[in-house]
Parts: sequence; C-alpha cells; structure tokens
Amino acid sequence: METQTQRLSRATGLVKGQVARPGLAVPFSRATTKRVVAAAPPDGASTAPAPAEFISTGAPSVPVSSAAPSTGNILPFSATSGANTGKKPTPKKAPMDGNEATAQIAYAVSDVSFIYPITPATVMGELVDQWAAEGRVNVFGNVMSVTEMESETGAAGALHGALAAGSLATTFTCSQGLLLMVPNMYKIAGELTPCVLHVTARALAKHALSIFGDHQDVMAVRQTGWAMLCSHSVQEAHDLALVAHLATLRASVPFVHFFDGFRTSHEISTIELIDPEAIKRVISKPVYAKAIQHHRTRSLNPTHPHQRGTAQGPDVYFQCAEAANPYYDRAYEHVEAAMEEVSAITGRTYKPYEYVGAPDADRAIILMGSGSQAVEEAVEYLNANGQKVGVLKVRLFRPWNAATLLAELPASVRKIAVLDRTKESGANGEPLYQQVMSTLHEAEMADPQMPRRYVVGGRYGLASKEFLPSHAAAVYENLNAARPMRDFVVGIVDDVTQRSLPASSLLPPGVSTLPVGTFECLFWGMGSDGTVGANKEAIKIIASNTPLHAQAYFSYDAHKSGGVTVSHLRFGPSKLRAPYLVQQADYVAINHQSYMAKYDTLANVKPGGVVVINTTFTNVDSLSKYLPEKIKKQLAALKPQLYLIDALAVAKSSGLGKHVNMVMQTVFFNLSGVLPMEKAVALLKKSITKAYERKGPEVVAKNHLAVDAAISGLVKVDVPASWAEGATAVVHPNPPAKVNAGSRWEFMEKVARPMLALEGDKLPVSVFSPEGFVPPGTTIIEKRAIAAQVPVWKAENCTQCNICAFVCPHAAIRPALAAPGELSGAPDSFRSINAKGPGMAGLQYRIQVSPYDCTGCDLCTHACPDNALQAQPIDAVLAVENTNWEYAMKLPVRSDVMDRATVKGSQLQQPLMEFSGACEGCGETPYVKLLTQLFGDRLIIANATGCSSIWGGSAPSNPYTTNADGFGPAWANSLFEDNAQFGLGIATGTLQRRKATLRLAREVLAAEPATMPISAALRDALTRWADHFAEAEVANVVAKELQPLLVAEKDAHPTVTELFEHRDMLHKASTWIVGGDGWAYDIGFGGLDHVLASGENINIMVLDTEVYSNTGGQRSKATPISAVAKFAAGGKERPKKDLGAIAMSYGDVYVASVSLHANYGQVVKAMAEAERYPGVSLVLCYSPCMLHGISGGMCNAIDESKMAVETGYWPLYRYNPAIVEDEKHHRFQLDSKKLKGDIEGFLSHENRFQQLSRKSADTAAKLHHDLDDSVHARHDRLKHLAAGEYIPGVTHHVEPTAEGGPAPQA
Ligand SMILES: Cc1ncc(C[n+]2csc(CCOP(=O)(O)OP(=O)(O)O)c2C)c(N)n1
Ligand code: SF4
Ligand code: SF4
Repeated sequence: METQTQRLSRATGLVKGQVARPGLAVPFSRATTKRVVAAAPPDGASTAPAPAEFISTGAPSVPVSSAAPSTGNILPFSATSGANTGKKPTPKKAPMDGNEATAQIAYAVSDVSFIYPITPATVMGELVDQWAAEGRVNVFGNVMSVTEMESETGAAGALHGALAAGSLATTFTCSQGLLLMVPNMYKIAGELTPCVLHVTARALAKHALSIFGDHQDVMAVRQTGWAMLCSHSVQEAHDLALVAHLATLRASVPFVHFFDGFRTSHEISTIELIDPEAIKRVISKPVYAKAIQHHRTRSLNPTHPHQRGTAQGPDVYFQCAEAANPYYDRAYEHVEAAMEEVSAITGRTYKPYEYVGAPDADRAIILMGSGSQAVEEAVEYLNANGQKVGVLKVRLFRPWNAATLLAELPASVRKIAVLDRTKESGANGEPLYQQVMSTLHEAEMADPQMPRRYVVGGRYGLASKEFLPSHAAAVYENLNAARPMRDFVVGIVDDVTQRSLPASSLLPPGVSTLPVGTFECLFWGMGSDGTVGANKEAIKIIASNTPLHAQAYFSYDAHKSGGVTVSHLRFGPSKLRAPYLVQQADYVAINHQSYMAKYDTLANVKPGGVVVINTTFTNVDSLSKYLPEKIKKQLAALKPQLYLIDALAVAKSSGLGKHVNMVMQTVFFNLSGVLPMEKAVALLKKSITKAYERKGPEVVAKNHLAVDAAISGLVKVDVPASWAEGATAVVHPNPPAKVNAGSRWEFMEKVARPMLALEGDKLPVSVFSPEGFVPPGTTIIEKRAIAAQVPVWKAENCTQCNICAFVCPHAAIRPALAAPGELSGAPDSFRSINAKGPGMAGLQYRIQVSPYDCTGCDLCTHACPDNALQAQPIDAVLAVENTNWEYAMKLPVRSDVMDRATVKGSQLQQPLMEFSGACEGCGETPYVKLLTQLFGDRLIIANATGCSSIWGGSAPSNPYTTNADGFGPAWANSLFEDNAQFGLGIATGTLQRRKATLRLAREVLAAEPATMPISAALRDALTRWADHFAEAEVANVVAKELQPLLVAEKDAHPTVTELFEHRDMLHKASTWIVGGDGWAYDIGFGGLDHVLASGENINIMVLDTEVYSNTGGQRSKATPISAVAKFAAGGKERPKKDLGAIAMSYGDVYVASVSLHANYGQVVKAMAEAERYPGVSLVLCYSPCMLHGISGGMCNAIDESKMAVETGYWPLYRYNPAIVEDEKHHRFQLDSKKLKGDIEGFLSHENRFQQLSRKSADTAAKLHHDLDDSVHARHDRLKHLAAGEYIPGVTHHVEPTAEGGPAPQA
C-alpha cells in the first residue's frame, strides 16, 4: 500500500526531497526530457565515461487526479486535445508489438525467408508470409520469397543454402527452434556469412516446457560464432533489427538479434517507425552495396565455382578457425557504425553498452533485455531519493567488447550486480556475470592501480517471471552490504537454498515509478471471449487517435480456452517503459462475475479507481447477497467508482451470445473519456468492421448493435458503508474442497489451488518437486463453471446409447449405473431408469453432467439421437446438478457389465482423462479420452508437443487420472520433434525390463521346490503369468493376483526378492505415441517413419487437425488443398500427404483412418485392433478444431465430420496385417464405402475453405476442384485395395512375434 508521501509524490510528480521549479517538474521523466549522449569515437575503446545528461524540454507535468468525475472523462489529463504534449501524433508513430516492429525491418531488407512456427516468434513468420502474399515489395523492389519448412532444422538448412546462393536471407525463431538450428548456425558463421536471425528469447524445455521469455535459448547459442545484439524495448526491436541487418553486411558475421519473448515480442507499444525510404538510402550506400555484391560474388555459382564445406584434418583445421579472428575483432566497430547510421535517420541514439544513472554512482547493475527498463525506473527513483546508483545496459553480447564496457562504467562504481535472465545449473555464475568478471579481472591485471570492484551475480525473470523496479532496488540494497550475497535470485522466494533477496525499503513493492499522468487499466477476461482482441483494438485506437503514448500486454493462464486472461493497458502523456504488469489500476473491468470469488481481481485497484463488473446482479441489494464478504470489505476500503452492467444480456439481445467483449469495450471508452464518445464509437465500429469482415456482414452488424446498446445497461452504484462491516452472508460459487489425504491432495492444496487462484507467483521454492514431476488427476479441483448453458438429462427420451458421453471432449457427462440399494441416499433430483441390455438386469441407469466441468460446447445435445438432453442456463441448474454429480461419482464403476471395446461399453469405463483445458468442443480430446477408457490402467503415453501436450499437462492442470486401484496413464512429453523416438525408447526400455522380469519368473519356476520355498499359489500364478506374458488381458489380471503373494513371500529366496522388486513390470503396458499432424507429418516424420519401420509393438495416434493448432493454425503437410491457414495465406496449393499410404507401404504396420464423430463404432474397433496387433499400429484421427471455423460452432462438428466422411474428404479404413489374405478376407477394409453428397457442400461450412472463396473466387474454384479430384482419385484407389487387388508396396508380411521383438529368452 502506498504511503502518504508516496501518494503525494505521485500526485505532484515530485519525489522525496525534491523541490518544484518551473520547467523541471519531472527531472527524469523520459517524456519531458531529451537525452544528449556524447558520440563515441569510432574505436569505442578509450572513451571516458560519458554519462547521459538530461535537459528539460519544459513540458508541464500533469498531476494525477484522485477525484474523478462519476461519469464521462475519468482521465487525469485531456487525451484528445494534445495540449499536454503540445504535439500531434505524427504519421510515423504507430502502435505495434515487438514482433511486428522487427518483422517490418526484416521484410524490408531481406529477399528470402524460411519459417517455422514457434511461440512467441511465430507472428514474425506470419507477417512476412502475409506481406509476401499481398505482394509487398522490400527496399530492393522484391517480394520476399517465404517458405515454411518442416522444422527449424530444415529452416536453418534452407537458410544456409539460400545464403550460400548469395541471397539476403533471414528467419525467426526461439527456444527449442533455436536449439535445432545450432548445427547450421556453426556452419553459417564458419563461412562468415551475413545473415540475421531474429529471436524472441524464450525459456527452454527442461523440467517443464515454457513458452515464456528469458535468455536460456540465446545463451545456448552464444558459442556458435554469431554476433548477438539485444533489444530492450519494442522501439529498440525495430531500430536494432535494422542495426543488425546493416552490421551483418558490414562485418560479414551473422547476427542473432534478440528481444524478450512476450514482454517485448507481444507488448503493444507506440513506436516511431523508420521510414522505408530512409532505409533505402542507407542500404544504398557504397559500403552496403559493396557488401551485398561481395556476398553475391562469393556465392556458389558454376560460372565462378568454388568448393566449401570440405573436410580438414589436424594439420589445418585449427589455423583455419583462427583465420576468422579479424572479422570478429572488427565486428564491434561495425555495430557502432550501424548504430550511428540508424541514429542519423531516426534521431534515436544507441550504444552497444550504455550507462544510465548517477555519474558518480557507487553501485551499478549490469543486465540486458527488457528488464533494463525496470532497472532504469528504479535508478531514477532511487537517485532522486538520495542513492547513487546506475545501470549499464548491454546490447552487444557477442562479440564482447570489454574496453567499451569498462569505459562506459563510471569510475566511481565500486559494487556491481550482474543480472542474468538465464540459469546455468552447476556453473560458477551465469554467462553475463562470467563475462563481466573476466572483463574486470583482465582489466585489473593490466592495471594494478585500477580500483577493485566487488561483483556479484544473480538471476531474475526466468520464464517471464515479473521483474519490477522494487526487485532492482533489492539488488542495490544487497550491494550496500559489506559482503553482498552472490548467486542470488529476485522475484521468487527461495526457501530451500535461501538465495532470494529480501524486499528493499529503498523502493518497497507497491510504490509507483511510472511517469506522472500514466493511466493504468486491467481487464479480466476469459480465453476466447474476445477480451484480449478487443483490448488490442482499444489500445491501437487510443495510440492512433490521441497524442498519448500507449502500452498493452496480455497475460494468460494455461487453458486453451475458458481460462483467465488479464489485459494490462497503460497510456499517458509521457513515454512508457514499465516492462511489467499493471500494479495500480485506475480502471478495472471484470468481465465475468464469477472471477470476483475465484481470483483477487481487486488486488491492483488504485483507491478511488473505477471498477466495472459484468454481472447479472445490477443493484446493490442483489450484488450484496452474491459477493463474498472478503470482496465487499475490499471494495469498502478501496472506495472505487463502482459500475455494474449485465453485459451478457446486452450481448445476447444484440445476437452476440456470450461474447461480452464489445459491450465492455464501449463501456471503457465511455467511462475513460479517452476520446469523445461519438468519435470512440465511430472508431470502434470501424475496427469491428475490419476485424470481422471475413466472418460476414451479419457478425459485423451484431457487434455494431452491441456497441450502440452498451451504455444503456450501465449502472453506477455507491459502495455501501455496511460492506466494511462484513455482515452479509457469503454465497460462494465454488463447491467445497474435496477432503482426502496423500501427496496428490497435498499437491492440490499446496500448489494447484494457489496456482488456480493466480497466486502461483507467491509460492516458495520448497513446494515444488525439483524434477518437475507432478501427480495426476488435478483437474478435478478446478471446477471452472465456464459454460453458459449445460445439458440436463430427460430420462423419458433416453435410449441409453451412451453417445453423449462418447463425444464429450471433457468427460463432463457420464452414464451412471446403480443397484437399487445404492440409491437409497440419493438426492430427490437423482432420477434414474431401468438399465437396458445384457448384464444390466436389476440396475438403474442415469446420465449425469458435471455442471462445473462442462464447457457448454453442446456437442452432446447435438449428438444425442433421442433428444434426451436439453441445454439449460447454468445458474438454474448448477447447485442441483452438482449434487447429483457428486452422488453419481460415489457409485461403483461397473466396468465389466459390457465389453469395453464397444461404443456403449467403452463409456461404462471410467475415463482416465477428464476436465482438460482444451477448447470447448475440441476434436482431439475424445480420442484420447476413449484411449484411456479402453486401456487406461495400462497406458503409457509419449506425447508430442502440441495442443495435446498443453491440454494434457499444463501446470497445475493434469487431466490424466487414476482408477480406484491407483492405476492410470503414465504420461510424458519430451519434445515436439522427437516424440516417436521417445515413445520407441519407452517401449524398448519397458520391454527390456519385462523380459528381465520374465527371466526371473522362469528362474523361480525352474528351481527345485526344495531350494525355492514358495507357496503353491505363488507358483501357480507365476506360471500363468509367464505363459501369458505378452497378453495383457491375462497377464494383467494375474499380475494383480501376484502382488499380495509377492509381498508376503518376498523374503523366501533372493530371486523372489528380486522379482518382488520388479513387480511393477508384471503389468503389461500399452505404449502409445500421441501427437498432432504437425509432429507426425512434418517435424517428427523422420522419427515416425523410423518407428513405422521398427516392427516393435507400439501404437501411434495422430490427432489430425490438419494444421498446427497449438501455435495458432499454421499449415502442415496434412493441410488439404485450398484450405487457408497461417503460412498459407493464399490457400494451400499442394495436396495433403497420404500418411496412411506411406505407413501401409511397409506391409507390417496396422493402419486405420478414423473419425470419431462420423463413425463411433469404427473408431472403437480400430483402437482395439491397433492395440491388439503385436507390431506397429498407426491410427489417423480426424480431429475437428476451433481453427476450422465450422459454421455455427464446434457443436456442429458431428454433422460436419459425417459430411467429411460421406463426401470422401476423410476416408475411413483399417489395414490389418494380422489378417491372412484370401479371396474373402482382405487386410485392407474400406469402412466408408460409398461416397455421397458434394464436397463443395462440406467446404461451404468451414471458414478455412470459405476464406479463400471470399478472397479469390477463381482460385477457390480451381483449388476446390483439385481437392474434389484428389478425393475421388483416392477413393478409387482405396476401393481397389479393399477388393484385395493391390497392396501398396508390400514386399513381405512379417509375422509378428510376442511384443513385436524376438521371442523372450528364458
Ligand atoms: C522444435 C520446436 N519447434 C516449434 C515448436 C512450437 N510448436 C509447439 S506445438 C507446435 C504445433 C503443433 O502442431 P500439431 O503437431 O499439428 O499438433 P496440434 O497442436 O495441432 O495438436 C509447434 C509448432 C516447438 N515446441 N519445438
Ligand atoms: S456440453 Fe460439451 S462439455 Fe458439456 S457435457 Fe455436453 S459434450 Fe460435455
Ligand atoms: S485442437 Fe483445436 S480445438 Fe482442440 S485444443 Fe487445440 S486449438 Fe482447441
């Protein structure tokens, strides 16, 4: 909480001890000052420290108003007149994120790019692809050639080739993608090739994958010989991208240009754009023209040939490596020169190492990346409060220039903290620290008179962990100690090795260091509800139509949809740095009322700020009954200007269903007064038209209507004083926590619950398992209640087919079977009917939904053939259906009343994958859920990175769970690219261990009874187990029997003891390699192919969404002709790869092509056959995805899939090598025999195809025709196969052996 003085200083723009004088009200405000920096001499070496000097521009400061009017303009400044800055926005200014800022430059000065998607760099690839598709020309007058590759390995190889051919080539990547480029990076640098690789620096997959930002990836390539240039902000990403492209040409050394993933890559900020004409002028200078010409003349060309990439021996390799030294020795000066050139055209000055702060500082922090801006804010604050500190910002990490760094550091600095945004376990400090240490040590050796400096290193910000000015203050305070802590961390609580620094009183958390007049906003939204998109538009509208500086950043939780999103918006008259989340919001919008109870949505509200709640309780009385006590007290203390709106009602009446984003956006413009309302509405409507045009005029009109209707529903209420007392009863929408014991529940309480409440940042190190392993089944506590409507069962219509449960992607609807006695304690609402079918006599049947876990996708109501499910508003049924659900879950799972390998029987099995964070209606999850129902208690899943790894295991949501015996899927994700090999390794390792177990069993059985004193029961069970070692159905039943026997007799003989220790291998596992089409068809295809050829007993499931869904829908080789995808902006022109045909060509691979929604029985049959087949099995699963844009939504995925099959778009077949071919029996069976309907009809329901029709009707007509042809041609081929006429590529049929490998040795 701010102190009085702090509030005062914020309000006046003055800091402690500072006196106001005209024209210098905010001495260190970036907006009101201009920095003059002494130009460094060309060699940059002998410069004396040249601290920045601040000169006031005389612009008046604007105090923050604490008393905002109740309606209309709540801003502390006039946003529209421009009076505060005296400037109108210039056309060169634009709001954009770091990715776009960089891509603009990369596109302008490159001719060729090879791309591959990886978050958060993907956007750069998408933009250059889009611009190329639009025919945009670069400064050389060329349209960039953009090619998507199968992986980053491929992108780097192709890049290397394009460079060798003399073209100006670039690419974009990060994290695992960058690691895959390492071999080629050595080659490109080894050949001294000019090239720029733009990297959104990101964490690496270690104990867990993380898409968030730090420097682990770039630090892992620092040895490859590439120069490394770091941008610290969105503006720098734009400017230094150009510096990198210029410097690489000058230096003939390749450059990695990097900036912080998400923080910079995804932060929208107002930047000044470099005029392309100016770029053209610079790059036309002789120095570059010559460099480009040189690059071309040394290219591979038969008219002036040379050889490269030869092999060298001990005689010459070393010398050759050293021969490149001069290039690296001179690279620094080329960077400086390029910076000067960019400075000349932009007016913005950069130095490879730049010191900011007190000229006579005693302490300094050295760091690189966006964190430097937070440190700068701290430096300004601390220096104004009597400290003497500074920050040295490192932009050039390779080649390192020790002399300049030293020269830049004030001589007065005695203590230094080097902050690394990476972790190098086991090292004596991280790379930047090591670099600074060696620099200082060498300098001290060279000059014994040089004063000694005390240097410590620490870590911050891994995986985008918040790094605040207050953390920087803690680092400075640490330096005040006589012996400052080394190897420290900031931003987390390390209570294990005690490395974290305590908070500093110099700048306590909560004190704002932002420029005066900055307006901060928070918007709490739900994933896929449009809040983020609307806020992006809002910030762009503000930045483009007012003189204000704007910044926006968006944080998300782990769910694919239905998760929490928080939009952090700032704008104000001064330039903004603040690379951290909003700490003290002037405006908070809570777009979903249930968030008030789930999350601390008011934690960052500024006292007296505006709070807008979207709620059905639009008056104080009803709200008072709904809100938890804690929230009311918080509101009473904060005294906000409180507004209520039933945005859902407005959205519904406008035809927008549950999409409240436009309503809430309009309210924001109305209350903030950032623009005159009339203008704001006009601009909002314009942006709506632009954004939704491709979805058709109806959608545009509905959104316009919502904008017009929004304000009518807005109500201002006064916070009753009584709320401070806390007298009203609490209504908590969450069900009570489950009580249980054991480590899983401990994990849920200690780790998962705080994380789900978005309090994970507060968790200390000690609560985590150091290897990153987590218990299964944690989604059971989420209880998100995100559905607007949930299905309720109509018993009288139900025919007990279980299809609703079969199609449910979230395992949120299940059949329950009960013996009459088990219903005695059931709630009155728990209706049931006599169960039908063999084995069910005397049982009662009911279909039960979990209203808290249902996502409201409506698939089940659409799938139900009997109209026995009715969607009802969640509020109306939540309590009663939740009680019913809890009762249903207590009933025994009657898994053996029916064969599980049937549609109905499969749904009587407990799903061991439940309540995942996949999008509502996801087409991937039902396959995996079914897999767990068929084989879940013995399942091992090797999961490729992709949607299935994200909904399958994103902390803390682990949907894989266990049955009553504690058995359930063992699940692991290694990487995107190696999943097939990883799965093969698991299968091989498991088989090897089982064989050893079999050997032990046989040793026990072979021993003379006199020497092996075991019971007859153990001997009998062991014999049966050994005889059926490879048959799960028998072996696993006997394995259960064996467990207590082995426990009891484990000490009978050393071999029995050993067998006892191997007892978890008695169970025969079923190993499945699972992944998406991007993995199977592209990046992992090499490994997949190897597994297909391996003959091992292993199963592969490809969840084919026909795009890279997880990264936003880029095309893969599974994308069909004519579909519009990212990286295929003009519609894909090449056909889909026939993975099934490739696999069948081996002859001994079981292959099935299935569509769960189109043919329930066939998919069950295929999975059972695949698992039973004792060799390699491949199941290709058609998986409708949100990204297909199915008209009417994912609830229509069933009809759409049926049409896909009927028209031949997706064939259903099974190829079973276990079948002995004869005239009647064929290995290949076509399950979708007859085609009907017209493919155009199918295509017309999906936006991925319709987009092309809207863009270019002619191209669409041609490509749709090609698709139709290829579909029919394939169907003809398949019919021949089904008639046994031709089995593709079969040379011989390998008879499978037990476990697919050689028969186990006794
Ligand atoms: C080496 C590497 N490159 C890129 C990525 C980023 N990435 C993660 S998942 C994914 C796409 C997955 O697509 P797909 O296999 O089709 O599965 P889906 O998401 O559709 O289920 C990509 C490109 C990565 N994790 N590793
Ligand atoms: S509406 Fe969707 S999530 Fe809910 S029970 Fe039905 S299928 Fe499952
Ligand atoms: S596959 Fe599609 S629908 Fe499923 S989680 Fe991924 S993006 Fe969502």
